[in-house]
Amino acid sequence: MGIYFLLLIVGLCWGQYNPNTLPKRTSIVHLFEWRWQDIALECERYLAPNGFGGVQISPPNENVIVTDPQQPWWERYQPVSYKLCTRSGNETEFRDMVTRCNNVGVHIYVDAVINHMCGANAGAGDHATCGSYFNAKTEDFPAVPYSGWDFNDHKCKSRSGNIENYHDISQVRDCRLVSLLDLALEKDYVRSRVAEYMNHLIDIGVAGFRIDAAKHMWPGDVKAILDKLKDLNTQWFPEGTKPFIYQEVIDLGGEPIKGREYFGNGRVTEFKYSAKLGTVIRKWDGEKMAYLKNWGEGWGFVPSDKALVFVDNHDNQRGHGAGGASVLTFWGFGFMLAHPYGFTRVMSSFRWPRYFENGKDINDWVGPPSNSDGSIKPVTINADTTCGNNWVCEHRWRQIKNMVIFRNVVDGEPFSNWWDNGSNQVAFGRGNKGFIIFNNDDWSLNVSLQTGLPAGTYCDVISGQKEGDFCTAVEVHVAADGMANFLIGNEDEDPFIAIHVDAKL
Ligand code: AAO
Repeated sequence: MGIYFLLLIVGLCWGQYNPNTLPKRTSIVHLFEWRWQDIALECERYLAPNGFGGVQISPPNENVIVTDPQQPWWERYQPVSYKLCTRSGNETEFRDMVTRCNNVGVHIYVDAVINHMCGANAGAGDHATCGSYFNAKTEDFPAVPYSGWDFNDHKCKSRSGNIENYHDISQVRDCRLVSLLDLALEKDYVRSRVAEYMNHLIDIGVAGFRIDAAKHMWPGDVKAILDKLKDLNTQWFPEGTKPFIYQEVIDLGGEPIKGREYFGNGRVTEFKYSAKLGTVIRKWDGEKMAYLKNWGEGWGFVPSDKALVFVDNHDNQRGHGAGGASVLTFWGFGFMLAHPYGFTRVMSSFRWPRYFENGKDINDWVGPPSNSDGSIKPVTINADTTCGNNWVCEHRWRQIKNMVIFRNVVDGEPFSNWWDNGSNQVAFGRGNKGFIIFNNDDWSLNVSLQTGLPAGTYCDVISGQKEGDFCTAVEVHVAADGMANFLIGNEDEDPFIAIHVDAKL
């Protein structure tokens, strides 16, 4: 009875922090700009068999079609209505994806753009992805419908109507983010339209939401919307399950708006995590890996159970948003996925022709691989399991895929057996289930350490992996007392080794 009551309370009050992934599925992957058809296939052929918990998808609602530049990826952050048709697919394809992914235990997380509609300069007409008419100048969006009364113009106090100063809290929340028409979320009418959109997605079967630009909304307004949301679809989720909520709040510490103001609503994106990890691994600002011993709250991050963490995201990998300079695109994955802090999201990208002028990539706008008619190219799969058509598919890289599995295997195990050399060679375990060791110094590593693991021969999941009874990689011998010897040259391709109990030979 006592326990049941406790579970009930936890279920009712804390549901929005729970990612709603299946047990032992501890990460999601952002399949940035993928088509719904391809995501459905990827759930079935790759994500489910490899233990991925879910997919963050690009915004599924109707957006403006930008032609100058030609269909940039960021046009999807300019809503015109809440109809479900975009370059990723229509509502039928969306429903098919959600159903098929849920059926193999991989859940869908929607990027919800609810702070604003399109840019003030988006013009008028029917150049939106479902063909709906709109007029940005008169703030008319009949397909919702929204009219001029539903925007914040009267509230915004900046001269241009745009956010000019991130140190002015009201400006950040009541003015236009890069000229995007700012919705009046204090109005019950607007809150209801947004909630209807999100409830439609919940009915279809999604498991949660990334709340785009949450920093630009008052936490109380976000809460009022979330209070209108239904529980998840009982076809796939237990009765009374709330949607998982993670809010995009960029709080690097230098501004008055803090991530913690949003804890009442759900988790927040911890941008300090990727910014700091990048700085440490690049050894900038006198940082070294030895300092990672108290990684997490000890570094001033939000509490672990309130954090959504990532090594890079769709903005900062191309110089948008924040945290750009020190962001890592590969090395940090190993550390992030091994460390218990936060709920982890892996980025999966497309290639674009980077072209730097005065230190800025002038091609930072380039959209997903597409055909001449503007349709997004399918994700093709090569014989060696990598992706074609310029899809990068980082989540299919052996090292990353194997670390996603590592995290599942060690789920719930404590951070243990930390070791460092006072410099950039560090190691730690996860109880008696897994152990990882890094060499980011300019000299080789050769050391015997307590791993906490049962005796046996383990196959490194970084330099290769266990395939049947064979190990295609370095083997690690753990003695009866848990000790093992590690050797990592500083010029090894991936200068780290990771072992876990499911990769025991
Ligand atoms: C496009 C054009 C614009 C045009 C607009 C309307 O690029 O020129 O005016 O259309 O026509 C994406 C793109 C935008 C694009 C937009 C709409 O990134 O370029 O605009 O779609 O198509 C802020 C927000 C954060 C936002 C981020 C990009 O707080 O919410 O900007 N991210 C999300 C999405 C993103 C999307 C939107 C929101 C909009 O992930 O893809 O935009 O839906 C400071 C602030 C941050 C602020 C950054 C960037 O960061 O703290 O809150 O992020 O500035 O302005 C150091 C500081 C750090 C600082 C950073 C950068 O690191 O420590 O605090 O420098 O200065």
